[in-house]
Amino acid sequence: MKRVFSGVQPTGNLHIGNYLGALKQFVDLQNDNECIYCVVDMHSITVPQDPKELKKHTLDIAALYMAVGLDPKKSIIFAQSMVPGHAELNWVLTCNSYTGELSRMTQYKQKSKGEESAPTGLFMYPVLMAADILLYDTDIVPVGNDQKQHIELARDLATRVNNKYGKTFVVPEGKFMKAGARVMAMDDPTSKMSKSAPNEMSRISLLDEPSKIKKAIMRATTDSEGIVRFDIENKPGVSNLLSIYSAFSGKTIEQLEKDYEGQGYGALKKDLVEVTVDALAPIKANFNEIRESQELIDIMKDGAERANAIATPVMNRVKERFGLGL
Ligand code: AQP
Repeated sequence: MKRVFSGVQPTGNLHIGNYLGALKQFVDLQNDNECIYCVVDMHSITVPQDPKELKKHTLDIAALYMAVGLDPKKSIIFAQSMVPGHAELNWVLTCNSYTGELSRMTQYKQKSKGEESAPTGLFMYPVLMAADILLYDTDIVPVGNDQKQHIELARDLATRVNNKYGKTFVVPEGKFMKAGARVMAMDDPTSKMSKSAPNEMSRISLLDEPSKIKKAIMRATTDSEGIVRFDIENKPGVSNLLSIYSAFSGKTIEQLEKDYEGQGYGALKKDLVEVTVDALAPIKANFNEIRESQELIDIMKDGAERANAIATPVMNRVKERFGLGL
């Protein structure tokens, strides 16, 4: 059995990008692997958060994990701040990382918007992510492909420490979906769909009403050619719609291109609304039930205990290798 770890930030409602790029894989992996899925609340405070909202979102994400199909009997579900090893290992890895490699991280560059002085937490984000992964001797990390560079850093840090201090960490592998690995924004198909983008119409959240889903898809940016063809460079909007359609329906892009041959974008969009609404309806129904249940907090407490039991021996091994403590 391989060990799987991944996390999602509680920075808002999850969107179909989070689902198709990451959560769908989480569910698929839980039957044949030992899976640890975390709500990475400490990551979210790299940018300011309202404390009340943060707690609410943390529970929302945990409930959404279960609503999409994670079974707490099979998968460990908890919040990052409930296991102290994440912060502890973060420091050890910080001392083994370089400002040069961190300043090359694309996400940091985008989120700091090139400002000369940006929050240190934003800069250190990828090291904390490496700590999350390495803390559990993780083999596989299912993520969207916006996280490729961060996974590479986790691998580099693991290898660096192993070479210097002797075998300490498992070197993890990233796992990416074929369809849905990078869902783009509805209003701007050259940027990725994001929870924190200011325009609500740029994303489709898992809990959106059908009317909002319809509006976002029907208004999605396309082009004036009128031919349904997958071509990311020249037709990013239509290509994005085709990717989403393919990921939800299981149909190949080639099949979809054939199905919509000679039809305009209207027909494609109309059917995509239906496919998306149908796919999200059960998630929404499950979410409401789970979110209201008292069990949710117990599941997370139990998850944190199980996660801590895996993390403690790894952290002890790290301390031993580094000569920390007695
Ligand atoms: N647009 C996307 N397409 C495919 N996968 C995506 N992921 C995020 N956006 C897309 C994947 O979802 C998982 C959780 O992401 P995260 O919450 O850790 O943060 P993020 O990557 O920064 O996602 P957001 O939605 O853009 O959040 P904000 O706006 O808060 O920064 C990851 O596996 C990610 O790859």
